[in-house]
Amino acid sequence: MKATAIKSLAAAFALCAFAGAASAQDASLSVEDPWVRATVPNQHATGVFMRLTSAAPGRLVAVESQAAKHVEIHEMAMQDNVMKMRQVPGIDLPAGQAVELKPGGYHVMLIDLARQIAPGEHIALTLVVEDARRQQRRVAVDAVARPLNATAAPAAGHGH
Ligand SMILES: [Cu+2]
Repeated sequence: MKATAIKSLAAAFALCAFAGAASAQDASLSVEDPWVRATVPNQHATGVFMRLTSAAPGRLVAVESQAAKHVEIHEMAMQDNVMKMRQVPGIDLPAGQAVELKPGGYHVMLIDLARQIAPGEHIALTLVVEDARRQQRRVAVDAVARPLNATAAPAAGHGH
């Protein structure tokens, strides 16, 4: 289902947040279409997805958020014909190459949620990105909650 290519307000907000939080030299990470999957009552974890493009080689090493007690970087991968999720220490961001965090692949996992996340809500996150010299910088991201059954970012049709 890649038909709809809605220019996401969420992405626009995120870019604004980023522009506001970053100094001029930091304008090297583009965060597109950040979204979080909404939750049902008593659901304790959910995923956050986005597309990251770093102008220079970098690595996403951590993500922080007040929305959950623990925030981990995860990957989904086939293991013995079963889709399994595991924590990874980081995600490499090759220069100029878009890296997708999406359902079925890399994602940010919010664990022990502070409360339920309803569709349309905004969740503030901070990405911690390391450059080739292992200098860290922090990038603010605002992810909008999409309904539980959302499987792909509307912007996924982009580039196809
Ligand atoms: Cu996960």
